[in-house]
Order: sequence, then C-alpha cells, then structure tokens
Amino acid sequence: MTLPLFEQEARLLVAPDAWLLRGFAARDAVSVLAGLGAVIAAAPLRNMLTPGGQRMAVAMTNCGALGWVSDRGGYRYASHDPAADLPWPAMPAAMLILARRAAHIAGFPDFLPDACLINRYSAGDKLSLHQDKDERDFHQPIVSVSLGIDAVFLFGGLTRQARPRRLPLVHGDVVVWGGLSRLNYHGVAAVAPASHPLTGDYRFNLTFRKAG
Ligand code: MD6
Ligand code: FE
Repeated sequence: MTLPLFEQEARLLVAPDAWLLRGFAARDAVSVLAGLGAVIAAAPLRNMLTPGGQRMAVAMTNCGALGWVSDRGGYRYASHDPAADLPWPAMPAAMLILARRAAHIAGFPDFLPDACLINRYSAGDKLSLHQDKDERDFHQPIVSVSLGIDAVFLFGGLTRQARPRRLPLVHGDVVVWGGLSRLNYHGVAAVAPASHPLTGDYRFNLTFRKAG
C-alpha cells in the first residue's frame, strides 16, 4: 500500500546525532497549541532581560518542573515563574508525548524532559548563535518544535567560527540534537512577516530539555 503523502515523514541527518524531522508535529499541532494556550494563560509570555540588561525581542514563558529564565543575574533554570512567584504550569500531556516520540525517533529513547521553553517570534525577531549549556547532563538531547510561520534555523558547529547550515523550518518541523552535536552553536535568522491559520502572525518554538 502506498501511504498518502502527508503520512510520509522525512528524517534528515543535519549533523552527527542531529535530525530534522519534517512535519513530525503537524498532526498534533491543534492539541499542542491548545495546551500552549493554557500554559500562556497561567504564565504569560514576557520579554526577559539579558544579563547585560537588554530586553529580549523573543517573548518567552515555560512549562514543566523547571523553566529557563534570564535576567540581570544571568541565565538559569528555576522551579518558579519569577513574574508570579508560582511554580511553572505543568507540561501538557500532548507536548510531553510529542517530545518523547521525536527524541525516540532521533535515537534518544530515554528522554524525559522536565523543562519546556516557549518562544514566540514576531516578524523581524531573531535569536543569535549560542550554545545551550545551562543544563546539567549534556547526554540528554534538545527537542525543538516549530509551529506557525516559517523561520530559518541556523545550525553551526562546536565553535562559533563554523559557518552554520541554514535549515528552513515550517509549521510542524522538529529538530532534535544531542550526542556529538549537543553543544553545537545554533540560532534563528530574522523571521519574515507572514501569517499562519493556527498561530496568526507568530512563530512558536517549543524547546524541550532535561534540565535538572
Ligand atoms: C528557537 N531557541 O527558538 C530556538 N536556546 O527556535 C533556542 O535555541 C534557545 O530560545 C536557549 C535559550 C533560549 C532559546
Ligand atoms: Fe538554544
């Protein structure tokens, strides 16, 4: 039997132990976005300050036992939302299951994320090249889910000098990186103005991690 096109999924090896799972989250997008709406209602998106005191363009919040925060004190994971002094909302089941399935397909069957950072990009927003190194165990991968309008993910190497690959990401794409690529530099190019039926003028990125 030939599968309909929308059931064929592409897995692209981007770098050692780094995979782009094309459209992997597309079928679950409505339930994931419903969970996301509940999280944002309890822990509103906000523009955090960089350690240098600059307001970040990308609006962020978190769910799960730990949340990634940035302020004048630096970057870290925290169990409480500093804006409300409340624990971060629990990670919705649809999000947790999606992240675990994606990690499994990419070769990380034991991934159990305790943190999900939610990023909301408007047109023009970008994220500079950086490494994710605030987590305790670099044997655990990162799972990054893209929803809404398109973006170009920049996936570099282990040094800032390595020229990054430019990976166009559309609604439903998932990138998983771990193992030999866990500390690779990555970022997001300036997002072009667009609109998506499920998210309006925004791109949402969900980044799942085992932080603690
Ligand atoms: C993205 N975000 O939004 C990728 N990393 O597509 C990140 O890589 C990221 O937003 C560390 C801390 C915050 C982030
Ligand atoms: Fe990152």
